[in-house]
Amino acid sequence: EGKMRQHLLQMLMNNEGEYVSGQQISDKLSCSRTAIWKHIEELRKEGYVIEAVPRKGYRIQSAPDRVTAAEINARLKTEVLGRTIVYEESVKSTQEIAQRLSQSGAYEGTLVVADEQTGGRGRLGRQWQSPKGTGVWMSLILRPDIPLQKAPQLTLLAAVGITKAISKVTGLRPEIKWPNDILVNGKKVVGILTELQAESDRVHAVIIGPGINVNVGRDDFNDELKDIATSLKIESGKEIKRAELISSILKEMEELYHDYLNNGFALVKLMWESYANSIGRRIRVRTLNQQIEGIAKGITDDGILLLEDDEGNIHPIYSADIEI
Ligand code: BT5
Repeated sequence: EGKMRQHLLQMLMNNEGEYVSGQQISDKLSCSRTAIWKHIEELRKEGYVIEAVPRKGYRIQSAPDRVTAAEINARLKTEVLGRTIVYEESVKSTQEIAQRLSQSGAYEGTLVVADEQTGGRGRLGRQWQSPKGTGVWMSLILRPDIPLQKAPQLTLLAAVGITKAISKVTGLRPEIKWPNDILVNGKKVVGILTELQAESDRVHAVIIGPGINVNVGRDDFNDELKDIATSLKIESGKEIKRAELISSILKEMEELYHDYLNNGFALVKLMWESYANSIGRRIRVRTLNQQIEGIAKGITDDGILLLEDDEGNIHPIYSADIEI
């Protein structure tokens, strides 16, 4: 039943703007006209606006903002990333699910997406607010054959891919704040959590988990976040179809990832530096056990931040929070 509806939806989406006849559908899905009609009714209940014209067929006029596998699939332009999608309405954390799937051998490119997270995680045990129906809360499994020390490069790759996709889809000009934040007008719209599965010094899987505030309204943020967070809708003034953004992110990331595997980190590094807001500026770096001020000089070929203090000493920063 559900599968049939997914196929039907896929057919209608693939022919966006054009009619698909009842005959075509019943031939392709080998089902009766009555069955098709029932599925169309179900889709309408889910929020799809579908036109039905005698002798022409069905045409999709608008789709609801959902992040189901069918919605993402219908827009997917990639070969590997997102080719397997696990959608859940509500989960504790998509990272947790992706970790489990990865351990049991999930393919590279497997994507876990949820409409809501009840225990979304940030770094260092912090929490990530993931309200229902308004954001992109997802985790992507990659299996690059790289040594452990290069893994931070993939967070930067993800940040570049997401930044590009956001500017294409919304017209906004986001900035990247090392290592894992994307800001619009100085406020955080995206945080990326990267987790690893590795043995000795080889990477088995990198699980990249971006959280993106897409259609979150100003009043939806709690007091802690009001002044530091924003959403794509707040900044651009328009609602964004989350499935479209996801598809665009996967496309941008796949291109970068392909280049990365073939030619190394150079292109990602260059693009990352062009989007970064901190390079050449004075920043304060807070690690678990110290605090240093200085000028952010750039990132190394491994994706490590280099900070020059006032005495001219260069500090490599592996993991920290920075203030600009
Ligand atoms: C991050 O951590 O920025 C990484 C967040 C990754 C979340 C995604 S959602 C999909 C996947 N599944 C998960 O369970 N996690 C990933 P960090 O740099 O530690 O920042 C966390 C801090 O950001 C919090 O302490 C808050 O101050 C702030 N914050 C929490 N929720 C936010 C939100 N929705 N928007 C902006 N800032 C937020």
